Amino acid sequence: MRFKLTLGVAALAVSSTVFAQTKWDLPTGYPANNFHTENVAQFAADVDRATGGKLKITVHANASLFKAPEIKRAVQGGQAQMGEILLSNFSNEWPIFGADGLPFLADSYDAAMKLYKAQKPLMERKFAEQGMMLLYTVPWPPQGIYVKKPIESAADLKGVKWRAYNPATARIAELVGAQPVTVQAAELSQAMATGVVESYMSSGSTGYDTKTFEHIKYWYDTQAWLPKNAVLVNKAAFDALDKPTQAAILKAGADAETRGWALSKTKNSEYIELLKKNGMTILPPSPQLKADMKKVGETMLQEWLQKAGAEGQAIVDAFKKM
Ligand code: PCA
Repeated sequence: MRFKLTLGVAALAVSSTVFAQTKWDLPTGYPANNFHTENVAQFAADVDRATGGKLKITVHANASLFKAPEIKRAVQGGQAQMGEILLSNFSNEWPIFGADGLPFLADSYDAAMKLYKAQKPLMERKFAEQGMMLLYTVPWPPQGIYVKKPIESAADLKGVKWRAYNPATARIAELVGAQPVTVQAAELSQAMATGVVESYMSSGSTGYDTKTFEHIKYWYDTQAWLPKNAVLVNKAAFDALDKPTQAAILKAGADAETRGWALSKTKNSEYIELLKKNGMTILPPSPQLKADMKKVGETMLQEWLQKAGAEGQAIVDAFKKM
């Protein structure tokens, strides 16, 4: 009898361990070898190790599970327990998400970190209202202009087919007289190959990922802004985990943020070298082009402040004081 009981307890312990394994999905919009995705994969591996395999997070790269603009809603609705989004993709929903997409408001890593600190409390509140948690953010490297022919000023961009990845990059096209078409990163190579895209603004990272050098030969290093990716967690899914697993996610998330910001910075110069190696000409913007783009930035900041109201002003004020 006693023997039987012990066996029963042991069997129960084994089955409850097996039963306790949780599987989560984490869709992202960027390719597996992109530094953001590698960072997310490292995060998932850290959680796996810290929980002894209790929480398995599968990273679905390159918009394979959800298209990039659909990931936020998927996490909110619980179709995915976690997901990586580009915050400024959602500036039409709430202008504060777009603060880091404004040209020349925060145009260095230091400034980007300050802007993040100014945005963060508001964004945490917003995501909480939407049933999510902001786990961490990582910036893309500084944004420059990919273009087929050399340009001296913004006027040289008139009429060119311009790829936008968010509302702000579409607005830039309008302001310089280019023709915007919104194409997410996962479809960009294809769009260049078919001639739909002749020009766009983005990082050296995305230029390299999408083999832009096969279609476009110039990149003007304007260092205009550093848009952030954010990794989100569905709050109900998080709350359903035991405390040690929750702690493992928070710790691995904090580590991923520190690692990701450093990685973005180092990778920036690596990507620029790789672009050069592959035949891309990297140029500083002419003083005229710089002045033109700054003017675009000023217009966009005014438009953004109009939409973002007191919250937007508070962020800009806090950022400028840091
Ligand atoms: N790459 C992403 C967003 C910003 C960036 O550097 C893209 O081009 O879609």
